[in-house]
Amino acid sequence: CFRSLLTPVEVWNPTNQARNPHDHRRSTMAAANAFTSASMSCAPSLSGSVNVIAVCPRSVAAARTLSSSCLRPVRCAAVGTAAPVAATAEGDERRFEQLAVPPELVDELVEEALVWCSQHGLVVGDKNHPRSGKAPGVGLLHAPFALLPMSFPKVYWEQALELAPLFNELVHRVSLDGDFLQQTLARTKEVDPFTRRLLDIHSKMMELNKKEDIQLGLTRSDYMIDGATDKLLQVELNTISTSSNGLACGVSELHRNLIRHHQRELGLDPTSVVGNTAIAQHAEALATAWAEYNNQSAVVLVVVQAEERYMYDQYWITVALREMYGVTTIRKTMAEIEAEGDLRPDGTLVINGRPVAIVYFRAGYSPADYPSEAEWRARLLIERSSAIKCPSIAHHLVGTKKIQQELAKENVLERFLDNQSDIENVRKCFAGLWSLENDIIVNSAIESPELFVLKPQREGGGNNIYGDNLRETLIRLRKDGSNETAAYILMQRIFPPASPSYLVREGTFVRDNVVSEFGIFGAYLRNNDKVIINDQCGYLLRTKAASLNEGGVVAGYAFLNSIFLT
Ligand code: ADP
Ligand code: HGS
Repeated sequence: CFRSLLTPVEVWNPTNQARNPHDHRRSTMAAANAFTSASMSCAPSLSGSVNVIAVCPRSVAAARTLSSSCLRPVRCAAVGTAAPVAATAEGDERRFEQLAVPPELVDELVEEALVWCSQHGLVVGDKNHPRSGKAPGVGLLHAPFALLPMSFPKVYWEQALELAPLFNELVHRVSLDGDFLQQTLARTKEVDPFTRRLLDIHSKMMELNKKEDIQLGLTRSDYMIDGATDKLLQVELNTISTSSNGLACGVSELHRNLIRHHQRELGLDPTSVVGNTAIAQHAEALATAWAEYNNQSAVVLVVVQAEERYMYDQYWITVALREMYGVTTIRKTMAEIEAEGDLRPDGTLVINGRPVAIVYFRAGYSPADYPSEAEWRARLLIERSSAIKCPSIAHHLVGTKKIQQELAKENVLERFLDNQSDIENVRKCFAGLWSLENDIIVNSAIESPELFVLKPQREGGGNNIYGDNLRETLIRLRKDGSNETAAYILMQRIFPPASPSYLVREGTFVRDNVVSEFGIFGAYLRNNDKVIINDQCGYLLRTKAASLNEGGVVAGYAFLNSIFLT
Protein backbone atom coordinates (compact mmCIF):
# COMPACT_ATOMS: atom_id res chain seq x y z
CA CYS A 1 0.00 0.00 0.00
CA PHE A 2 2.83 2.42 0.85
CA ARG A 3 4.52 2.19 -2.55
CA SER A 4 1.31 2.68 -4.54
CA LEU A 5 0.99 6.14 -3.07
CA LEU A 6 4.39 7.24 -4.24
CA THR A 7 4.30 6.50 -7.95
CA PRO A 8 4.18 8.52 -10.26
CA VAL A 9 6.07 11.03 -8.05
CA GLU A 10 9.64 11.26 -9.42
CA VAL A 11 12.32 11.25 -6.74
CA TRP A 12 13.14 14.79 -5.67
CA ASN A 13 16.52 16.01 -6.91
CA PRO A 14 17.68 19.21 -5.18
CA THR A 15 19.90 20.33 -8.09
CA ASN A 16 17.01 20.76 -10.48
CA GLN A 17 14.74 21.98 -7.76
CA ALA A 18 17.26 24.70 -6.82
CA ARG A 19 17.02 23.55 -3.23
CA ASN A 20 13.35 24.29 -3.13
CA PRO A 21 11.92 21.35 -1.25
CA HIS A 22 8.89 23.44 -0.81
CA ASP A 23 7.43 22.27 -4.09
CA HIS A 24 4.73 20.40 -2.24
CA ARG A 25 2.86 19.65 -5.42
CA ARG A 26 5.50 17.00 -5.48
CA SER A 27 6.16 16.00 -1.89
CA THR A 28 3.53 16.35 0.75
CA MET A 29 0.64 15.26 -1.35
CA ALA A 30 2.16 11.88 -2.04
CA ALA A 31 2.79 10.98 1.55
CA ALA A 32 0.03 12.94 3.20
CA ASN A 33 -0.45 9.73 5.01
CA ALA A 34 1.32 6.64 3.80
CA PHE A 35 -1.26 4.44 5.48
CA THR A 36 -4.20 5.77 3.59
CA SER A 37 -4.21 4.17 0.15
CA ALA A 38 -7.78 3.08 0.73
CA SER A 39 -9.22 6.33 1.96
CA MET A 40 -7.98 8.85 -0.54
CA SER A 41 -10.18 10.79 -2.90
CA CYS A 42 -8.38 11.33 -6.18
CA ALA A 43 -8.44 14.44 -8.34
CA PRO A 44 -6.45 15.18 -11.54
CA SER A 45 -3.34 17.16 -10.53
CA LEU A 46 -1.15 19.62 -12.41
CA SER A 47 1.18 16.91 -13.54
CA GLY A 48 -1.67 14.57 -14.34
CA SER A 49 -0.45 12.29 -11.58
CA VAL A 50 -2.80 11.18 -8.85
CA ASN A 51 -3.59 14.02 -6.47
CA VAL A 52 -4.09 13.00 -2.89
CA ILE A 53 -6.51 14.82 -0.63
CA ALA A 54 -5.69 14.40 3.02
CA VAL A 55 -6.95 16.29 5.97
CA CYS A 56 -4.46 18.81 7.27
CA PRO A 57 -5.07 19.42 11.00
CA ARG A 58 -4.26 23.06 10.65
CA SER A 59 -7.12 23.57 8.20
CA VAL A 60 -9.34 23.35 11.23
CA ALA A 61 -7.67 26.16 13.09
CA ALA A 62 -6.56 28.48 10.33
CA ALA A 63 -9.15 31.10 11.15
CA ARG A 64 -8.16 31.33 14.78
CA THR A 65 -4.39 31.91 14.57
CA LEU A 66 -3.62 34.46 17.27
CA SER A 67 -3.56 37.93 15.68
CA SER A 68 -1.43 39.41 18.46
CA SER A 69 1.30 36.78 18.27
CA CYS A 70 4.30 37.39 16.04
CA LEU A 71 5.05 33.67 16.28
CA ARG A 72 2.79 32.32 13.58
CA PRO A 73 3.28 28.92 11.97
CA VAL A 74 5.89 29.15 9.25
CA ARG A 75 5.27 26.89 6.34
CA CYS A 76 2.69 24.21 6.74
CA ALA A 77 2.75 21.93 3.74
CA ALA A 78 -0.45 23.09 2.04
CA VAL A 79 -1.85 19.62 1.73
CA GLY A 80 -5.06 19.67 -0.29
CA THR A 81 -7.42 20.21 2.61
CA ALA A 82 -11.00 19.35 3.35
CA ALA A 83 -11.73 20.60 6.88
CA PRO A 84 -13.00 17.68 8.97
CA VAL A 85 -16.63 18.04 10.04
CA ALA A 86 -16.66 18.68 13.78
CA ALA A 87 -19.54 16.55 15.05
CA THR A 88 -20.59 19.13 17.63
CA ALA A 89 -24.02 18.79 19.17
CA GLU A 90 -25.72 20.92 21.78
CA GLY A 91 -23.79 20.94 25.09
CA ASP A 92 -21.06 18.48 24.09
CA GLU A 93 -18.48 20.99 22.87
CA ARG A 94 -16.36 19.95 25.80
CA ARG A 95 -17.23 16.24 25.43
CA PHE A 96 -13.93 14.36 25.76
CA GLU A 97 -14.57 10.65 25.72
CA GLN A 98 -14.05 7.42 23.85
CA LEU A 99 -16.58 6.76 21.11
CA ALA A 100 -18.93 3.97 22.11
CA VAL A 101 -18.79 0.58 20.36
CA PRO A 102 -22.05 -1.42 20.09
CA PRO A 103 -21.12 -4.67 21.99
CA GLU A 104 -22.46 -6.85 19.18
CA LEU A 105 -19.98 -5.22 16.77
CA VAL A 106 -16.83 -5.59 18.87
CA ASP A 107 -15.54 -8.95 17.65
CA GLU A 108 -16.07 -8.02 14.01
CA LEU A 109 -14.37 -4.64 14.42
CA VAL A 110 -11.42 -6.15 16.30
CA GLU A 111 -10.82 -8.79 13.64
CA GLU A 112 -11.08 -6.23 10.85
CA ALA A 113 -8.69 -3.94 12.72
CA LEU A 114 -6.12 -6.68 13.30
CA VAL A 115 -6.16 -7.57 9.61
CA TRP A 116 -5.84 -3.89 8.67
CA CYS A 117 -2.83 -3.46 10.98
CA SER A 118 -0.93 -6.37 9.46
CA GLN A 119 -1.76 -5.26 5.92
CA HIS A 120 -0.79 -1.62 6.53
CA GLY A 121 2.34 -1.91 8.66
CA LEU A 122 0.80 -0.77 11.92
CA VAL A 123 3.22 -3.11 13.66
CA VAL A 124 5.91 -3.35 16.34
CA GLY A 125 8.45 -6.04 17.18
CA ASP A 126 7.17 -8.78 19.47
CA LYS A 127 9.06 -8.64 22.78
CA ASN A 128 8.68 -12.43 23.08
CA HIS A 129 10.62 -12.93 19.84
CA PRO A 130 14.40 -12.93 20.31
CA ARG A 131 15.23 -11.22 17.00
CA SER A 132 12.26 -8.85 16.67
CA GLY A 133 14.35 -5.86 17.78
CA LYS A 134 17.18 -6.60 15.38
CA ALA A 135 15.89 -7.80 12.03
CA PRO A 136 13.10 -5.94 10.21
CA GLY A 137 10.16 -8.17 9.32
CA VAL A 138 10.93 -10.71 12.04
CA GLY A 139 8.64 -11.31 15.01
CA LEU A 140 5.97 -8.72 14.18
CA LEU A 141 2.91 -7.88 16.23
CA HIS A 142 0.21 -5.32 15.57
CA ALA A 143 0.80 -2.07 17.52
CA PRO A 144 -1.45 -1.65 20.58
CA PHE A 145 -4.49 0.49 19.74
CA ALA A 146 -7.83 1.70 21.03
CA LEU A 147 -10.64 0.19 18.93
CA LEU A 148 -12.37 3.47 18.13
CA PRO A 149 -11.19 7.12 18.32
CA MET A 150 -11.75 9.57 21.13
CA SER A 151 -14.17 12.44 20.71
CA PHE A 152 -12.02 15.51 21.17
CA PRO A 153 -13.33 19.07 21.55
CA LYS A 154 -12.17 21.39 18.81
CA VAL A 155 -11.38 24.13 21.33
CA TYR A 156 -8.55 22.07 22.87
CA TRP A 157 -7.33 20.96 19.46
CA GLU A 158 -7.01 24.53 18.29
CA GLN A 159 -5.36 25.65 21.51
CA ALA A 160 -2.68 22.97 21.20
CA LEU A 161 -2.07 23.82 17.53
CA GLU A 162 -1.62 27.48 18.37
CA LEU A 163 0.87 26.60 21.09
CA ALA A 164 3.08 24.53 18.78
CA PRO A 165 5.05 27.38 17.13
CA LEU A 166 5.32 29.13 20.51
CA PHE A 167 6.94 26.10 22.18
CA ASN A 168 9.17 25.56 19.12
CA GLU A 169 10.46 29.11 19.40
CA LEU A 170 10.74 28.89 23.20
CA VAL A 171 12.89 25.75 22.96
CA HIS A 172 15.14 27.52 20.47
CA ARG A 173 15.56 30.66 22.57
CA VAL A 174 16.19 28.76 25.83
CA SER A 175 18.73 26.56 24.01
CA LEU A 176 20.73 29.68 23.12
CA ASP A 177 21.02 30.67 26.81
CA GLY A 178 23.80 28.32 27.91
CA ASP A 179 24.18 30.04 31.27
CA PHE A 180 20.49 29.53 32.04
CA LEU A 181 20.79 25.81 31.25
CA GLN A 182 23.98 25.34 33.26
CA GLN A 183 22.75 27.38 36.26
CA THR A 184 19.30 25.81 36.37
CA LEU A 185 20.75 22.28 36.28
CA ALA A 186 23.82 23.02 38.42
CA ARG A 187 22.46 21.35 41.59
CA THR A 188 20.92 18.47 39.60
CA LYS A 189 24.35 17.90 38.07
CA GLU A 190 25.77 17.12 41.51
CA VAL A 191 23.38 14.24 42.17
CA ASP A 192 22.41 12.92 38.71
CA PRO A 193 25.35 11.40 36.78
CA PHE A 194 23.42 11.14 33.49
CA THR A 195 22.40 14.79 33.45
CA ARG A 196 25.96 15.68 34.50
CA ARG A 197 27.41 13.95 31.42
CA LEU A 198 25.00 15.80 29.15
CA LEU A 199 25.85 19.12 30.85
CA ASP A 200 29.58 18.40 30.55
CA ILE A 201 29.24 18.02 26.76
CA HIS A 202 27.16 21.20 26.68
CA SER A 203 29.76 23.17 28.65
CA LYS A 204 32.50 21.82 26.35
CA MET A 205 30.57 23.22 23.39
CA MET A 206 30.24 26.56 25.22
CA GLU A 207 34.01 26.61 25.87
CA LEU A 208 34.60 25.92 22.17
CA ASN A 209 32.06 28.64 21.40
CA LYS A 210 30.54 26.04 19.05
CA LYS A 211 27.62 27.63 17.20
CA GLU A 212 24.98 25.62 15.31
CA ASP A 213 24.15 27.62 12.15
CA ILE A 214 21.41 25.25 11.09
CA GLN A 215 19.10 24.07 13.89
CA LEU A 216 16.46 21.37 13.55
CA GLY A 217 14.03 20.61 16.38
CA LEU A 218 11.51 17.74 16.14
CA THR A 219 9.63 18.00 19.41
CA ARG A 220 6.33 16.95 20.99
CA SER A 221 4.33 18.78 23.63
CA ASP A 222 2.13 16.38 25.61
CA TYR A 223 -1.09 17.51 27.27
CA MET A 224 -3.87 16.15 29.43
CA ILE A 225 -7.29 17.69 29.97
CA ASP A 226 -7.67 18.42 33.68
CA GLY A 227 -11.11 17.02 34.56
CA ALA A 228 -11.45 19.36 37.55
CA THR A 229 -10.87 22.62 35.65
CA ASP A 230 -11.45 21.64 32.00
CA LYS A 231 -8.02 23.14 31.31
CA LEU A 232 -5.54 21.80 28.74
CA LEU A 233 -2.42 21.21 30.88
CA GLN A 234 1.07 20.34 29.61
CA VAL A 235 2.46 17.04 30.92
CA GLU A 236 5.88 17.55 29.39
CA LEU A 237 7.76 18.89 26.37
CA ASN A 238 9.91 16.27 24.60
CA THR A 239 12.90 17.55 22.65
CA ILE A 240 14.63 14.24 21.83
CA SER A 241 13.60 10.98 20.09
CA THR A 242 9.95 11.94 19.90
CA SER A 243 8.39 8.73 18.70
CA SER A 244 5.12 7.11 17.60
CA ASN A 245 4.98 9.74 14.87
CA GLY A 246 4.93 7.02 12.22
CA LEU A 247 2.45 4.68 13.86
CA ALA A 248 0.19 7.53 14.99
CA CYS A 249 -0.63 8.16 11.32
CA GLY A 250 -1.63 4.54 10.96
CA VAL A 251 -4.13 4.44 13.79
CA SER A 252 -6.02 7.49 12.45
CA GLU A 253 -6.34 5.72 9.11
CA LEU A 254 -7.33 2.47 10.80
CA HIS A 255 -10.13 4.27 12.63
CA ARG A 256 -11.26 6.10 9.53
CA ASN A 257 -11.35 2.79 7.71
CA LEU A 258 -13.37 1.02 10.43
CA ILE A 259 -15.87 3.89 10.73
CA ARG A 260 -16.28 4.11 6.93
CA HIS A 261 -17.04 0.39 6.71
CA HIS A 262 -19.49 0.52 9.62
CA GLN A 263 -20.90 3.97 9.12
CA ARG A 264 -24.49 2.73 9.32
CA GLU A 265 -24.07 0.76 12.56
CA LEU A 266 -21.82 3.36 14.23
CA GLY A 267 -23.62 6.45 12.90
CA LEU A 268 -20.29 8.28 12.77
CA ASP A 269 -18.72 10.41 10.03
CA PRO A 270 -15.24 9.09 9.10
CA THR A 271 -14.12 12.56 8.04
CA SER A 272 -14.33 13.69 11.68
CA VAL A 273 -11.25 11.56 12.37
CA VAL A 274 -8.42 14.09 12.06
CA GLY A 275 -5.85 12.99 9.49
CA ASN A 276 -2.30 12.80 10.79
CA THR A 277 0.45 14.40 8.71
CA ALA A 278 3.26 13.39 11.09
CA ILE A 279 5.06 11.17 8.55
CA ALA A 280 4.87 13.70 5.72
CA GLN A 281 5.87 16.67 7.86
CA HIS A 282 8.70 14.93 9.75
CA ALA A 283 10.09 13.72 6.40
CA GLU A 284 9.70 17.19 4.93
CA ALA A 285 11.44 18.86 7.87
CA LEU A 286 14.36 16.41 7.63
CA ALA A 287 14.56 16.85 3.83
CA THR A 288 14.46 20.64 4.11
CA ALA A 289 17.25 20.56 6.70
CA TRP A 290 19.23 18.21 4.45
CA ALA A 291 18.87 20.68 1.59
CA GLU A 292 20.05 23.51 3.86
CA TYR A 293 23.17 21.47 4.70
CA ASN A 294 23.78 21.52 0.93
CA ASN A 295 25.95 18.45 0.38
CA GLN A 296 24.35 16.18 -2.22
CA SER A 297 26.29 13.08 -1.12
CA ALA A 298 25.49 13.55 2.57
CA VAL A 299 23.24 11.14 4.44
CA VAL A 300 20.87 11.37 7.39
CA LEU A 301 22.28 9.37 10.33
CA VAL A 302 19.57 7.89 12.55
CA VAL A 303 20.99 7.10 15.99
CA VAL A 304 19.23 3.91 17.14
CA GLN A 305 19.26 1.51 20.04
CA ALA A 306 20.97 -1.87 19.54
CA GLU A 307 17.59 -3.55 19.94
CA GLU A 308 14.71 -1.53 18.55
CA ARG A 309 11.29 -3.15 18.49
CA TYR A 310 9.89 0.22 17.52
CA MET A 311 11.92 0.33 14.28
CA TYR A 312 8.79 0.38 12.04
CA ASP A 313 7.72 3.65 13.58
CA GLN A 314 11.12 5.04 12.57
CA TYR A 315 11.08 3.46 9.12
CA TRP A 316 7.82 5.23 8.21
CA ILE A 317 9.75 8.52 8.47
CA THR A 318 13.01 7.41 6.83
CA VAL A 319 11.36 5.50 3.99
CA ALA A 320 9.17 8.53 3.27
CA LEU A 321 12.34 10.63 3.27
CA ARG A 322 13.89 8.36 0.63
CA GLU A 323 10.75 7.85 -1.42
CA MET A 324 9.68 11.47 -1.48
CA TYR A 325 13.00 13.30 -1.45
CA GLY A 326 15.59 10.71 -2.46
CA VAL A 327 17.50 11.34 0.79
CA THR A 328 19.42 8.35 2.14
CA THR A 329 19.48 7.45 5.82
CA ILE A 330 21.84 5.14 7.68
CA ARG A 331 21.04 3.58 11.09
CA LYS A 332 23.81 3.32 13.67
CA THR A 333 24.06 2.75 17.41
CA MET A 334 26.22 5.11 19.45
CA ALA A 335 28.85 2.36 19.77
CA GLU A 336 28.96 1.94 15.98
CA ILE A 337 29.29 5.72 15.53
CA GLU A 338 32.22 5.72 17.96
CA ALA A 339 33.84 2.86 16.06
CA GLU A 340 33.10 3.98 12.50
CA GLY A 341 32.75 7.75 12.82
CA ASP A 342 35.38 10.35 12.08
CA LEU A 343 35.66 14.14 11.86
CA ARG A 344 37.24 15.77 8.81
CA PRO A 345 39.31 18.92 9.44
CA ASP A 346 36.34 21.03 8.27
CA GLY A 347 34.17 19.44 10.94
CA THR A 348 32.29 17.13 8.61
CA LEU A 349 31.18 13.96 10.41
CA VAL A 350 31.96 10.96 8.23
CA ILE A 351 30.67 7.41 8.77
CA ASN A 352 32.48 4.84 6.61
CA GLY A 353 33.45 7.64 4.25
CA ARG A 354 29.90 9.02 3.92
CA PRO A 355 29.41 12.64 5.05
CA VAL A 356 26.56 13.15 7.52
CA ALA A 357 24.19 16.09 7.01
CA ILE A 358 21.83 15.38 9.92
CA VAL A 359 22.13 13.28 13.09
CA TYR A 360 18.54 12.31 14.01
CA PHE A 361 18.49 10.88 17.54
CA ARG A 362 16.07 8.01 18.13
CA ALA A 363 18.25 6.95 21.03
CA GLY A 364 20.53 8.77 23.47
CA TYR A 365 17.74 10.02 25.78
CA SER A 366 18.29 7.44 28.52
CA PRO A 367 21.31 6.28 30.62
CA ALA A 368 20.71 2.82 29.15
CA ASP A 369 21.84 4.23 25.78
CA TYR A 370 25.31 4.94 27.25
CA PRO A 371 26.44 1.56 28.66
CA SER A 372 30.12 2.53 28.27
CA GLU A 373 32.44 5.48 27.62
CA ALA A 374 32.30 4.67 23.90
CA GLU A 375 28.76 5.99 23.65
CA TRP A 376 29.73 9.21 25.43
CA ARG A 377 32.68 9.62 23.04
CA ALA A 378 30.25 9.17 20.14
CA ARG A 379 27.90 11.84 21.56
CA LEU A 380 30.81 14.28 21.93
CA LEU A 381 32.04 13.48 18.40
CA ILE A 382 28.58 14.25 17.01
CA GLU A 383 28.34 17.51 18.98
CA ARG A 384 31.78 18.65 17.79
CA SER A 385 30.82 18.00 14.15
CA SER A 386 29.19 20.32 11.61
CA ALA A 387 26.30 17.91 11.13
CA ILE A 388 22.84 19.27 11.98
CA LYS A 389 21.93 17.68 15.34
CA CYS A 390 18.30 16.79 15.95
CA PRO A 391 18.46 17.63 18.78
CA SER A 392 21.63 19.49 19.64
CA ILE A 393 22.87 18.94 23.23
CA ALA A 394 21.37 22.35 24.16
CA HIS A 395 17.95 21.45 22.71
CA HIS A 396 18.17 18.09 24.53
CA LEU A 397 18.74 19.83 27.88
CA VAL A 398 15.82 22.21 27.30
CA GLY A 399 13.57 19.13 27.38
CA THR A 400 14.55 18.11 30.91
CA LYS A 401 11.89 18.18 33.61
CA LYS A 402 13.95 20.64 35.71
CA ILE A 403 13.95 23.20 32.88
CA GLN A 404 10.19 22.62 32.46
CA GLN A 405 9.77 23.41 36.16
CA GLU A 406 12.06 26.47 36.00
CA LEU A 407 10.17 27.92 32.99
CA ALA A 408 6.96 27.70 35.01
CA LYS A 409 8.39 30.03 37.65
CA GLU A 410 7.26 33.65 37.74
CA ASN A 411 8.93 36.03 35.26
CA VAL A 412 11.06 33.31 33.66
CA LEU A 413 9.13 33.07 30.39
CA GLU A 414 9.58 36.83 30.09
CA ARG A 415 13.33 36.13 29.72
CA PHE A 416 12.68 34.26 26.48
CA LEU A 417 9.42 35.41 24.95
CA ASP A 418 8.72 39.08 24.27
CA ASN A 419 5.03 38.97 23.31
CA GLN A 420 2.80 39.25 26.39
CA SER A 421 -0.09 37.26 24.93
CA ASP A 422 2.30 34.48 23.82
CA ILE A 423 3.59 34.36 27.40
CA GLU A 424 0.07 34.16 28.79
CA ASN A 425 -0.95 31.46 26.31
CA VAL A 426 2.07 29.34 27.18
CA ARG A 427 1.71 29.91 30.93
CA LYS A 428 -2.01 29.06 30.72
CA CYS A 429 -1.21 25.41 29.97
CA PHE A 430 1.39 24.99 32.75
CA ALA A 431 0.33 22.63 35.54
CA GLY A 432 1.72 23.02 39.06
CA LEU A 433 5.50 22.43 38.96
CA TRP A 434 7.85 22.79 41.95
CA SER A 435 11.35 22.03 43.09
CA LEU A 436 11.78 20.05 46.29
CA GLU A 437 13.13 23.18 47.96
CA ASN A 438 9.51 24.25 48.35
CA ASP A 439 8.76 22.94 51.85
CA ILE A 440 5.07 23.81 51.76
CA ILE A 441 4.58 21.79 48.60
CA VAL A 442 6.69 18.91 49.89
CA ASN A 443 4.54 18.83 53.03
CA SER A 444 1.36 18.72 50.95
CA ALA A 445 2.84 15.99 48.78
CA ILE A 446 3.73 13.90 51.83
CA GLU A 447 0.21 14.48 53.13
CA SER A 448 -1.60 13.83 49.81
CA PRO A 449 0.83 11.97 47.55
CA GLU A 450 -2.02 10.97 45.20
CA LEU A 451 -2.24 14.61 44.06
CA PHE A 452 1.37 14.77 42.86
CA VAL A 453 3.93 13.11 40.58
CA LEU A 454 7.63 12.99 41.53
CA LYS A 455 9.80 13.14 38.41
CA PRO A 456 13.54 12.46 37.94
CA GLN A 457 15.38 13.86 34.91
CA ARG A 458 14.53 10.87 32.76
CA GLU A 459 12.71 10.25 29.46
CA GLY A 460 10.94 7.39 27.75
CA GLY A 461 8.23 6.45 30.25
CA GLY A 462 8.27 4.34 33.41
CA ASN A 463 10.50 6.65 35.51
CA ASN A 464 8.12 8.69 37.65
CA ILE A 465 7.18 8.09 41.30
CA TYR A 466 3.58 8.07 42.57
CA GLY A 467 1.45 7.40 45.65
CA ASP A 468 2.99 5.72 48.72
CA ASN A 469 6.33 5.41 46.98
CA LEU A 470 6.26 9.19 46.40
CA ARG A 471 5.55 9.85 50.11
CA GLU A 472 8.26 7.45 51.28
CA THR A 473 10.80 8.91 48.85
CA LEU A 474 10.10 12.48 50.03
CA ILE A 475 10.28 11.44 53.69
CA ARG A 476 13.59 9.63 53.03
CA LEU A 477 15.08 12.56 51.14
CA ARG A 478 14.02 14.97 53.88
CA LYS A 479 15.41 12.68 56.62
CA ASP A 480 18.71 12.26 54.74
CA GLY A 481 18.86 16.01 54.26
CA SER A 482 20.85 15.09 51.16
CA ASN A 483 20.96 17.30 48.11
CA GLU A 484 19.55 14.35 46.17
CA THR A 485 16.35 16.40 46.17
CA ALA A 486 17.83 18.32 43.21
CA ALA A 487 17.44 15.22 41.05
CA TYR A 488 13.64 15.57 41.11
CA ILE A 489 10.77 17.93 40.49
CA LEU A 490 7.26 17.70 41.88
CA MET A 491 4.30 18.10 39.57
CA GLN A 492 0.56 18.48 40.11
CA ARG A 493 -1.14 15.20 39.21
CA ILE A 494 -3.61 15.81 36.37
CA PHE A 495 -6.80 13.72 36.37
CA PRO A 496 -8.28 13.63 32.86
CA PRO A 497 -11.94 12.60 32.42
CA ALA A 498 -12.22 8.83 32.11
CA SER A 499 -14.53 6.88 29.80
CA PRO A 500 -14.96 3.23 28.79
CA SER A 501 -13.10 1.89 25.79
CA TYR A 502 -11.95 -1.29 24.08
CA LEU A 503 -8.15 -1.63 24.01
CA VAL A 504 -6.44 -4.15 21.70
CA ARG A 505 -3.02 -5.65 22.41
CA GLU A 506 -1.41 -8.87 21.15
CA GLY A 507 -4.57 -9.88 19.30
CA THR A 508 -6.86 -9.71 22.34
CA PHE A 509 -9.04 -6.90 23.63
CA VAL A 510 -10.18 -5.65 27.00
CA ARG A 511 -12.86 -3.14 27.94
CA ASP A 512 -11.61 -0.72 30.53
CA ASN A 513 -12.11 2.77 31.90
CA VAL A 514 -9.48 4.88 30.18
CA VAL A 515 -7.82 8.30 30.15
CA SER A 516 -5.81 9.90 27.36
CA GLU A 517 -2.76 12.05 26.76
CA PHE A 518 -2.63 14.16 23.66
CA GLY A 519 0.60 15.30 22.02
CA ILE A 520 1.33 17.76 19.22
CA PHE A 521 4.55 17.24 17.28
CA GLY A 522 6.52 20.37 16.43
CA ALA A 523 9.03 21.05 13.66
CA TYR A 524 11.48 23.96 13.88
CA LEU A 525 14.19 24.62 11.31
CA ARG A 526 16.30 27.74 11.05
CA ASN A 527 19.51 28.66 9.27
CA ASN A 528 21.12 31.44 11.28
CA ASP A 529 18.47 34.22 11.35
CA LYS A 530 16.18 32.65 8.77
CA VAL A 531 13.31 30.61 10.29
CA ILE A 532 12.47 28.11 7.55
CA ILE A 533 9.95 25.94 9.39
CA ASN A 534 8.15 26.64 12.67
CA ASP A 535 5.02 24.55 12.74
CA GLN A 536 3.04 21.70 14.19
CA CYS A 537 3.81 18.43 12.42
CA GLY A 538 1.12 15.95 13.35
CA TYR A 539 -0.29 14.56 16.58
CA LEU A 540 -0.19 11.59 18.96
CA LEU A 541 -3.08 10.44 21.14
CA ARG A 542 -2.25 7.80 23.72
CA THR A 543 -4.90 6.05 25.82
CA LYS A 544 -4.32 3.97 28.92
CA ALA A 545 -6.31 2.33 31.70
CA ALA A 546 -7.34 5.06 34.15
CA SER A 547 -6.00 2.89 36.97
CA LEU A 548 -2.42 3.19 35.65
CA ASN A 549 -0.02 5.87 36.88
CA GLU A 550 2.58 5.69 34.15
CA GLY A 551 2.06 6.16 30.42
CA GLY A 552 3.88 5.50 27.20
CA VAL A 553 3.30 3.03 24.35
CA VAL A 554 6.95 1.96 24.04
CA ALA A 555 7.01 1.51 27.81
CA GLY A 556 4.05 -0.85 27.47
CA TYR A 557 1.36 1.12 29.30
CA ALA A 558 -0.58 3.00 26.63
CA PHE A 559 -2.40 2.33 23.37
CA LEU A 560 -2.30 4.37 20.15
CA ASN A 561 -5.48 6.29 19.46
CA SER A 562 -6.82 9.02 17.15
CA ILE A 563 -8.94 12.14 17.41
CA PHE A 564 -12.59 12.39 16.44
CA LEU A 565 -13.15 16.12 16.41
CA THR A 566 -16.31 17.35 18.17
P1 ADP B 1 8.55 10.53 30.28
O1 ADP B 1 9.45 11.54 29.73
O2 ADP B 1 9.24 9.43 31.00
O3 ADP B 1 7.56 10.04 29.26
P2 ADP B 1 6.36 11.98 31.48
O4 ADP B 1 6.50 13.18 32.25
O5 ADP B 1 5.77 12.10 30.15
O6 ADP B 1 7.77 11.26 31.45
O7 ADP B 1 5.48 10.92 32.30
C1 ADP B 1 5.24 9.65 31.83
C2 ADP B 1 3.75 9.34 31.98
O8 ADP B 1 3.34 9.57 33.33
C3 ADP B 1 2.88 10.25 31.14
O9 ADP B 1 2.73 9.69 29.83
C4 ADP B 1 1.57 10.22 31.91
O10 ADP B 1 0.82 9.07 31.61
C5 ADP B 1 2.05 10.13 33.37
N1 ADP B 1 2.15 11.49 33.93
C6 ADP B 1 3.24 12.28 33.91
N2 ADP B 1 2.99 13.47 34.52
C7 ADP B 1 1.70 13.43 34.92
C8 ADP B 1 0.83 14.35 35.61
N3 ADP B 1 1.26 15.52 36.01
N4 ADP B 1 -0.44 13.96 35.86
C9 ADP B 1 -0.89 12.75 35.45
N5 ADP B 1 -0.12 11.82 34.81
C10 ADP B 1 1.14 12.16 34.55
C1 HGS C 1 12.13 5.34 19.27
N1 HGS C 1 13.01 3.71 20.84
C2 HGS C 1 8.36 9.31 23.18
N2 HGS C 1 10.53 8.47 22.87
O1 HGS C 1 8.18 10.08 22.29
N3 HGS C 1 7.43 8.48 23.62
C3 HGS C 1 5.35 6.32 23.54
O2 HGS C 1 11.12 4.88 18.83
O3 HGS C 1 12.75 6.13 18.69
O4 HGS C 1 6.01 5.34 23.64
O5 HGS C 1 4.38 6.55 24.25
C4 HGS C 1 12.66 4.94 20.65
C5 HGS C 1 9.71 9.15 23.82
C6 HGS C 1 6.10 8.56 23.02
C7 HGS C 1 5.71 7.28 22.47
C8 HGS C 1 11.60 5.30 21.68
C9 HGS C 1 10.31 10.49 24.13
C10 HGS C 1 10.86 7.21 23.02
O6 HGS C 1 10.47 6.53 23.97
C11 HGS C 1 11.77 6.73 21.94
S1 HGS C 1 11.90 10.30 24.82
